[in-house]
Amino acid sequence: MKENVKSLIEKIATANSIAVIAHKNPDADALCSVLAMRQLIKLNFNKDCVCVYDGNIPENLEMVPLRPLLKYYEHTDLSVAYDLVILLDYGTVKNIGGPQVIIDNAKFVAEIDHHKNDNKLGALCIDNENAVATGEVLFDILTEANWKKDNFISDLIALAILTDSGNFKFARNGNALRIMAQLVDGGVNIGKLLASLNNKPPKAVQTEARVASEAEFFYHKRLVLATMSTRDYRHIDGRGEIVLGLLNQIKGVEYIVLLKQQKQDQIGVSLRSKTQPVNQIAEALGGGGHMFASGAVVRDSLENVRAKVLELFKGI
Ligand SMILES: [Mn+2]
Repeated sequence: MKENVKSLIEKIATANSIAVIAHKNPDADALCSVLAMRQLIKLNFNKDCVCVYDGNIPENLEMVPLRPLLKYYEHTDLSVAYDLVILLDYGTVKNIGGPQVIIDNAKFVAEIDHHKNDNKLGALCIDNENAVATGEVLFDILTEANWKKDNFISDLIALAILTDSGNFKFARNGNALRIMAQLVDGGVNIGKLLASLNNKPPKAVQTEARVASEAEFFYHKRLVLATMSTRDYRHIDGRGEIVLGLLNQIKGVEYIVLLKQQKQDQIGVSLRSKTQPVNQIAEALGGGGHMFASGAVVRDSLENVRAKVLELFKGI
């Protein structure tokens, strides 16, 4: 880590042009990490960078500090060959989307991430699979580098950690909690930060509630399956975390399946479970992920995908 942070500092210090990128359809960790990185570079090196994204940003993240600095990639000059591109929280090359051209043209690529990835894009990698959020890795970097931070950076990193850890539910060790303790001592208000995410349009919350209420039960109510139509999909943030979270609260349910009709014959499948692994089912559908939270995108009709998923869960 020490050596890598040194290299990163050197790269930033010598770069005349920098772009910062996260995964397509950024979640709070991706979005906040990009903006925190940008602000760290501004504060410590007095350099501006271009922050880009592809896909959609969930409406509840529109109030995140410095949000206007993040630009849709097509609204930036894609012909620039940046001296340094910093990739954050991207997971795998499949998740990059449009900004891939920026990476292809880059003179140097550094990555900061907490996902498992066997095919890394960075020439310099500061990755930590034990971190619960990329924001956590970023905090460790700024501490090691002895960088200054302001209130924006503290709030952004706190939001990244809170959201990606499910408010610490998924903490794998105490590091994220120790970081949060420092941030709170420095003035971060967790309640206020979480409340800042409560700004969805009414339609989104109503659609989430309806999709959950129309869920069906299978296999002695061990499995619950909800379906999001293309129309619903437009109103709900693409991951459907709220619906999954609601169904997860049901007594006796072990498996939660959410089918999302992204397009006519393109179905996003989200799988969750309480104690049993579901990643092998996601893999059978051509996807992957974590043991208790995985997913796939299947190019087939909703009816076919529904039948296939139920078949895979047969015998549970
Ligand atoms: Mn993340």
